[in-house]
Amino acid sequence: MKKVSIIICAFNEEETIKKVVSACCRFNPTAEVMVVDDGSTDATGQILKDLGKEYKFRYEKLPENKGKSWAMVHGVEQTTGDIILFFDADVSRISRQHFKSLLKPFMDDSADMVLGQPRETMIDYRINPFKSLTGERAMYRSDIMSILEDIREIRFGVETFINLYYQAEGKRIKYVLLEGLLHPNTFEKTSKVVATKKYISEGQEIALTYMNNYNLIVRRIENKMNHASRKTMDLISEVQVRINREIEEFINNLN
Ligand SMILES: Nc1nc2c(ncn2[C@@H]2O[C@H](COP(=O)(O)OP(=O)(O)OP(=O)(O)O)[C@@H](O)[C@H]2O)c(=O)[nH]1
Ligand SMILES: [Mg+2]
Repeated sequence: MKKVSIIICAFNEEETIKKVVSACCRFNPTAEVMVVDDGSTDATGQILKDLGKEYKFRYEKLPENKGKSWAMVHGVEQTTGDIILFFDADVSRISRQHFKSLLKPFMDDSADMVLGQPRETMIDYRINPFKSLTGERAMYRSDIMSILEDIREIRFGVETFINLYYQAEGKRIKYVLLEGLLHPNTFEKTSKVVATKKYISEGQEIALTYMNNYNLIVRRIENKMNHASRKTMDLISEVQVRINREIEEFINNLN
């Protein structure tokens, strides 16, 4: 049985942290659960200390804030599961099915990375251009170990880099819809000014990640082209076979 490590990165999430950690522990009794908190100033820490009396999980409190990617890497280094599930600390209405959807592709080895798509988001989930940046994602430890230093310090560029890397490597990425999962955006959590500032800096970190990793973008394009040409070749040989068969039939009918 493949062991799962659930890593929850949390920064000032006093509103939702208790329910998130409880759900992760309750719905995944055999999994290793770890919360990585680097410098929360609200009640997140106290809530987790109290919750530690009810549920078994590890609480890593880092002295200063170094960003989500740093916390993710720290979580990977401090856990041992073959499968790593990252789960954001600001979501709610979490169900057992969400974990089944995110982890099943690893039990039947039908994907290398699974991206969970909360249905309830700011932009309709069917057209959401940011769906690939979801915080609910699972992968094999063996794959992410090779990029830990690439992602440690890129803050909110982390999901972008991981996606680019997996696409460049031609790995199998699967989207699963997380029905009912609620992911409020920052405009719903704080003031317009603070939210705008946050999204601008997030946008800069994501843009920087693209600019600094165009080699991955080139490899991704090459992969797509190779894939397309392979499909075309398959189609050509399929048509060829059909033509040959019909010619043969035609000649047989002549005789
Ligand atoms: N440890 C740690 N966690 C962080 C940090 N920044 C964000 N997080 C956590 O990472 C998750 C995603 O962060 P959000 O701020 O919600 O980012 P987002 O989901 O892209 O943005 P929204 O759409 O506005 O929610 C949440 O669980 C945060 O608590 C950080 O600097 N350190
Ligand atoms: Mg969020």
